[in-house]
Amino acid sequence: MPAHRTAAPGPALIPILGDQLSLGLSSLKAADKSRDVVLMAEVMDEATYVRHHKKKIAFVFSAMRHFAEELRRQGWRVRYVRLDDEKNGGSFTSEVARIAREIKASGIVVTEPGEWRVVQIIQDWGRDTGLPVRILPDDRFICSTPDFTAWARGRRSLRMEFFYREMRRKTGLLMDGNEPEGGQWNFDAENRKPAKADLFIPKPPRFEPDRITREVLDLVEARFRDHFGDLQPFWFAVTREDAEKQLEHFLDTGLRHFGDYQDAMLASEPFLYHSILSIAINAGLLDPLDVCRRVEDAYRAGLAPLNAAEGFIRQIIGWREYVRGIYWLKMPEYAGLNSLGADRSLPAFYWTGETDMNCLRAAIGQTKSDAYAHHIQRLMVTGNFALLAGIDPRQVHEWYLAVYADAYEWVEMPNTLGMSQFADGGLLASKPYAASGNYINKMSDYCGSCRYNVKKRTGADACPFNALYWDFLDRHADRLARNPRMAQIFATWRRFPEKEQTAVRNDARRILSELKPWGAKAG
Ligand code: FAD
Ligand code: DLZ
Ligand code: SF4
Repeated sequence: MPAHRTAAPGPALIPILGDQLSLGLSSLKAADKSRDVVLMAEVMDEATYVRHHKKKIAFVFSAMRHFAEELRRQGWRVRYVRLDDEKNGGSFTSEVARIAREIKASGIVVTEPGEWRVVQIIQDWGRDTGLPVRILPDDRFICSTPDFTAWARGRRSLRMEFFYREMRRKTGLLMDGNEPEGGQWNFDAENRKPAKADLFIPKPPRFEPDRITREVLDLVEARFRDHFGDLQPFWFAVTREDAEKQLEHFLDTGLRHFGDYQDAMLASEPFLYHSILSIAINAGLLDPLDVCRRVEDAYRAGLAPLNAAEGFIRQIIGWREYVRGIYWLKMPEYAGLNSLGADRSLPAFYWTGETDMNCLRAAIGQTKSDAYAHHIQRLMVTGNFALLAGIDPRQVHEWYLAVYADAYEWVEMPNTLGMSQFADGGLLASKPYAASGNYINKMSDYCGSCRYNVKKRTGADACPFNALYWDFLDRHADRLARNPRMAQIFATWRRFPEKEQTAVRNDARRILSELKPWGAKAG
């Protein structure tokens, strides 16, 4: 018998955050099922650091509760802290410290979080608990953050297109040997068709809330009543199994037209041929690379054309990976960028949907009911208006982060500040995504039933996007007229008669002065 018996080390605590719901998570791979303890906690700090849409909170809590059940079925020891648990201290740190004490943890092992804000919190856990903390890379992405930094190093231009080609080569997706399938990397030129409302447009599957979800809905109704958005009807997939069904449904019905109508908008069809998979992918319920492989298989089986499969795969291995890379490369400075010096308050109608502008009413209305709008609605309707009106990018960012069920800062912020608001001065987009009513009219059916006339530039019944568009260019001519991609549009502006330019400026001033800000941000 040994003279000194050494005590077995205590279990490691494995905190899993609300967007880390993946069985293959790096912290789980590093853990010992028979010894270590998983911690999941619903905390008020996370539910309120922006005033998230009610459906988003319900989704996160329900998906977390279902994931905890799944882990238990697989033999994990899970401590799950509900929002209304008496001892819940309301923050990640309070719960990590409390449960670590209770289980006499020997250390903490966590997968790196998706937000810079949370990294700062986790970095203090060692001091807060007196325990060693291991932060493991999040390997659910195709491009690690060090690899992105290496890609970016020394490049004059960080355009997504070149990054995307590397991701195609790395994954082998849609490759024909060393060449891109079909001889072209990008089929975007084929993906700009307007759509017509018809009976054959697929509807996303709706999942009936089970007992766990119904309990969460009651909780959210009671505790977050004054948050933006409609809680009911709640139809999101909250388990891996249901997210899989949603993917299958998309592969069977939406994918084949995804490319053609990717940029189209219809008042009666909020989802068109989009997949609505970002909510499940960003929470970890679906693996992005697996989703892309399934899309490639559908293409190779003749179930979808190349422009659809390529367009979809580019959004995931291109844009999704790229914006994450930019986020980690540029934070924390990125959050404060405001290259156009925009400082107007966000208009109240972003929270109420009450505006006569039909396109905005439709996009915000569906955001309120479903915590979802597709990319072109986010970019060319709500984003475009905020850009033209010179809204403070920080307020625009907080709105997008709050209202969409798929929103986490790493993906939302570069899309909003960079792609949509040009706040990064052109790091992400080579020119601002600014457009007049003409673009919206071409890509949607919103204008036909709008009280404004999309063909008119000025006057009380003229589409507000028109005067605002030209006024935006005029206001930022010093900065933007040098951009070769904008030379032609500035040449057009300069050809406007002086009287017309003055009318545009006056109308823009009137429209802007009529925008009413919202104080309390409740919906
Ligand atoms: P689909 O059109 O079916 O596209 C397929 C998938 O590609 C999506 O599920 C998503 O995972 C990915 N994807 C597509 N475009 C992008 C993109 N630009 N960046 C990253 N991934 C992309 N996406 C988010 O996931 N979370 C956000 O918070 C978010 N905020 C945005 C804010 C603004 C201002 C803009 C312009 C875009 C934002 N996007 C965001 C990107 C895009 O609008 C959504 O990913 C998309 O609308 C999700 O719907 P879907 O699943 O039906 O996508
Ligand atoms: C978005 C969200 C919400 C609303 N609530 C929680 C929560 O109570 N507990 C939790 O672990 N995660 C939540 N999340 C997701 C986190 O905000 C997200 O994991 C971090 O911001 C890191 O991306
Ligand atoms: Fe929007 Fe202008 Fe068209 Fe009305 S006319 S829907 S405001 S683009």
